[in-house]
Amino acid sequence: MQNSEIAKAFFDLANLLDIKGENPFKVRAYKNAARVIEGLGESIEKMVHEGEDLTKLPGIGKEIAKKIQELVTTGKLKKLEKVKKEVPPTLLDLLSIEGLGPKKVHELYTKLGITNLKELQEAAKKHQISKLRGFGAKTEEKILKGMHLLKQEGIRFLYAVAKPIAFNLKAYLLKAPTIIKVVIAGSFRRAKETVGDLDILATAKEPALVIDYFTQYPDIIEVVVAGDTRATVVLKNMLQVDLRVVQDKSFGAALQYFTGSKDHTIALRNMAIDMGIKMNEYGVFKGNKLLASKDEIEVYKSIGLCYIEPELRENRGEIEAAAKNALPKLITLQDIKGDLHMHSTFSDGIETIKTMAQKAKLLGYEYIAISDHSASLAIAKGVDEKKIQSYIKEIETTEDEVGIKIFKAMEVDILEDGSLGASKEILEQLDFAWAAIHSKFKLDKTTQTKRILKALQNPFVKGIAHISGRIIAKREPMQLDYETIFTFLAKEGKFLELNAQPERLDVTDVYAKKAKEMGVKFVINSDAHSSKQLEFMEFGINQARRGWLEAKDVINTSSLKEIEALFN
Ligand code: DGT
Ligand code: CA
Ligand code: CA
Repeated sequence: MQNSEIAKAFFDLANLLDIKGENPFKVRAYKNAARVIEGLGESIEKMVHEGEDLTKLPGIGKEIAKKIQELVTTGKLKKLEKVKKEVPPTLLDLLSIEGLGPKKVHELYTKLGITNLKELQEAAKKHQISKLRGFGAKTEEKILKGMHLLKQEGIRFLYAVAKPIAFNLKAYLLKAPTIIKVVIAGSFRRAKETVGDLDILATAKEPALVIDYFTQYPDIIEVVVAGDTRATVVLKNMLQVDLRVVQDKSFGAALQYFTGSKDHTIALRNMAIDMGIKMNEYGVFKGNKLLASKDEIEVYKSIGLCYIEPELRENRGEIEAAAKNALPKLITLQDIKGDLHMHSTFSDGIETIKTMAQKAKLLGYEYIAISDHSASLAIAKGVDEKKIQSYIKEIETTEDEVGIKIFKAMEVDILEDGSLGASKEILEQLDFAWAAIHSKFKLDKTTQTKRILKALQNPFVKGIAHISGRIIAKREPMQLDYETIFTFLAKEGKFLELNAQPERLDVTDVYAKKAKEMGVKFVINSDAHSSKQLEFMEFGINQARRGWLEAKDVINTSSLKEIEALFN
């Protein structure tokens, strides 16, 4: 269980109690604890398993420590389950609307019986809210506007969050009456790091039956529109889903259209117009003659292009490249032979080196690197002079035991002045190190660039990890002179990490493409903090494909022999 999940349980508990109108001191205590847990560098789960005393953490008393223990060991919090029976948990969704705190939600619930976002919207439309004491017309307007924001420009969903939702919906739709095909199109198919909404394309004998079936999906809170061939709905978590159902014979043309991007499709259409050809979601036409419609390969061929992979469809040169038959042969997950950045219980990972190695072996990898943090980090206890010997010994023993090559590595912190958070004596004992920034993200561009270049000059450092430091929708990327850094990497034969954590995906697609053009070589790493997270590699591959990378651009597609030669 991640710290964020534990924190969320306490936030939910605090907010529900607050909405219920309970003792404010209790509410505050739970909220404080949630904040502490959220910001903690160490894994709470690990602390519990190791029998550490949680009450030494700020804001965690005996009672809360016991609850954490319960949550980690049983996966549940009895108190939270109980409160959820007393107040509808969907009230928590109301808190995401600007201007609505627990006190106001309490009023809406007790006075108007509102229990979810949909009922809130209906009450606002009927002007019931402005009649409540302490609310007024302004609040009502705000609520309607807030709903609109949430739905329209509001939250984009991480690809990794949208994926299971999309797959469940697809499985559901495949059971619809007269259904033939179901594809998740739009930005999801292009594997963008975040998606604004899901666009589903289906083909069926009787589209209206599919639409009807779709609108009965249990997770829907609002059906925005439902016609004979299209519907738009909002799910309980506020993700919008558009469904289009077409005849099977227009599948290719429709899929091309709904996959987008809009810029890509418009550029294609303009190109077609110059050839006297008309393209739309029903097909490609010359005069009245249908040139193509049933599959995408045919659609692209009809305008003189080879098939363009969805990840490339952003109008960034892919159309010109397709016309010259010069598209890259994109990397796939199967090309990956090892994972060179992951953590264990030696720093902030939650599993042992052995568990990590066993999972890597299960994934079919030939090699991995254990790369725990250096000890300079305040947030995560790392490998210092005292721990380095046991770290190395543990890696060597595990290598023999599990039967997979394990490189001895480290994610070394880059300090403010560009020096490293580990001594030469430590680094000498390792196979290599990745350098990474974990603090002072706001230095100016020149200083920040110099800081990274200085760290990269160290001979033990083989590359830069999560170069921009961004956390999607949470932390802005650092100001950097990418060109200078890429030039240095290419010249020195050092590597640019593409970090596959779904909230990082750092380096971005655009900069990956640029770096590749400048001759930089990449390493795609999961940066896993648990064995499950080794599966994040998939998201790194998505981003790599969007950045036009081929297997030959990425070092961890190499065999163990080749990799060993690289690091020697
Ligand atoms: P998103 O949802 O913001 O992550 O991005 P998309 O690309 O999924 O965009 P969305 O959901 O607005 O539309 C889905 C696809 O439908 C889009 O990729 C291309 C197509 N599309 C939407 N509007 C237009 C348009 O005005 N012109 C053309 N040619 N295609 C459009
Ligand atoms: Ca979309
Ligand atoms: Ca859409």
